Amino acid sequence: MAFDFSDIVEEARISARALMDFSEHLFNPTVRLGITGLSRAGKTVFITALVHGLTRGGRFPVFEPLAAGRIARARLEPQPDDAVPRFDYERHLHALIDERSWPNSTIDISELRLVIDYQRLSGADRTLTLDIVDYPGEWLLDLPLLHKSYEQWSNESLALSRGSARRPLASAWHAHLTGLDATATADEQDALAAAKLFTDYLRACRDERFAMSLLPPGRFLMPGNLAGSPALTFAPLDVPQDGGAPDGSLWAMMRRRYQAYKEVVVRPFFRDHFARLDRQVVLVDALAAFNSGPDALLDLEAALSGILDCFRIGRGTILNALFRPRIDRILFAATKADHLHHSSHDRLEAVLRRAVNRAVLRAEDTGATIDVVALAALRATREAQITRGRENLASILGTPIKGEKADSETFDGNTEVATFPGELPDDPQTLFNGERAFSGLSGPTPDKADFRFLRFRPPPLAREGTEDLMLPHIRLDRALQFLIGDKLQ
Ligand SMILES: Nc1nc2c(ncn2[C@@H]2O[C@H](COP(=O)(O)OP(=O)(O)OP(=O)(O)O)[C@@H](O)[C@H]2O)c(=O)[nH]1
Ligand SMILES: [Mg+2]
Repeated sequence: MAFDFSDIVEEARISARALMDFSEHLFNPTVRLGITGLSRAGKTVFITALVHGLTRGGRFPVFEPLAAGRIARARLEPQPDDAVPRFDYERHLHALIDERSWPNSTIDISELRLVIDYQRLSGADRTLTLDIVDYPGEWLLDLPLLHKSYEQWSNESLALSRGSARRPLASAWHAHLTGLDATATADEQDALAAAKLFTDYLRACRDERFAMSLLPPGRFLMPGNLAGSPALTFAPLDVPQDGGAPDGSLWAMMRRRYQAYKEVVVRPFFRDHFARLDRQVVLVDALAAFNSGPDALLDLEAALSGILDCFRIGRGTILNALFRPRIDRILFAATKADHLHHSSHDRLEAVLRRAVNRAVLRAEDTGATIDVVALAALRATREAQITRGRENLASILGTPIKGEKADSETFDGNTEVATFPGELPDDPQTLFNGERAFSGLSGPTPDKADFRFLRFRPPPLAREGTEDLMLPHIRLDRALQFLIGDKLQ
């Protein structure tokens, strides 16, 4: 791809920033850890549990530096970037522990600095600064747009929307599109109507019944302070990939706004946040995708390969070649594993690994080490064996959130119930083929399993003596060991 002057200026900026970060990190070793995932994937709970575990000495047997007693202290400190909101750790923790409710949805980027005093394996005392950056996965999936023309993006979006799973959701938008002449004089009302119908279609795809993942542009679903601005008032048009837009046409207007979106939204995110990360966690609500069937799973896989593509952006270009690639570890984590019996945790991991591996094959080498884990940042359930007649059923116990329904029962938010988690198949491939549709999770009886309709409250926690309160989790320590274990050796 040819680079124009603004690309070179942009690269110079990114490189200057990298040099500044680098010299600062020489004196003060710092890891910038990005935590991302689509909306409701579990980012806020993950960060809160991780920070709580590190600062209060959580039960993390697989996180070697802590288990070996080499971490003297971990504390919060003011974050380095003044223009980024602080991750509201205290409020989220209060919700989880004191109110036993899940934190509210967060729609913006936020940041938190954790400083860890530790002893090296050699015995020397050292300090590691961990800057945790929480940002919506929808923004990450926008990065591939940087290298796509409006016409290319239009064609890809249309092709995607014509697939069998999405077509019914796109019918109103498609019908509007048929009546539009891209080369006719630009009309604001046409642009508004197209953008609205296109956004409705994206929103429908995201609905938990369909659980699609690949839905750029990200700000169409999370507009923040850009709601209603021209940079969000565009949509794909049925135009040729290599055609030229006539001056003053609807096509030219859409194309200009698409470019504006990239300049105002995508590029600043890449420069100010993404390009500065050292390590990345991508949280995935894989269970939601399984529940929606093979189409959602294939869509998730396409999103994963889109994500992997992001880690190559900027590589091999002139100025960045002077600097080592920044992101050297990527962890894909399937969240909410506590909705499954532990016998299925390895299987959950296997399905995600399978999806990631196929995505890795499609994306070229990212230059980073990749790992996959199934976890629950805050375990809301316990396990029990329940006897029904002669059958011994592995079940999970938890308190469904007030108003949750299963079968004909509506829960009051205080009663603990036993439910039967669905079983994942031995062979992950069957989920992709749709040979065996996944029957769902956590139903009142094994045949009624469907986890989407049953969400549990955070667990009740009791302080043991004078000990600090611990948050129960599944494999959070394994995630930590992969993410920062080597930095604390
Ligand atoms: N059982 C269980 N549920 C979880 C866990 N983590 C997250 N959840 C559920 O997932 C929902 C979303 O979690 P959040 O951490 O708020 O997700 P997020 O990615 O920050 O979501 P947004 O801020 O909306 O983008 C929560 O409200 C819980 O219902 C977990 O470890 N166990
Ligand atoms: Mg959040």
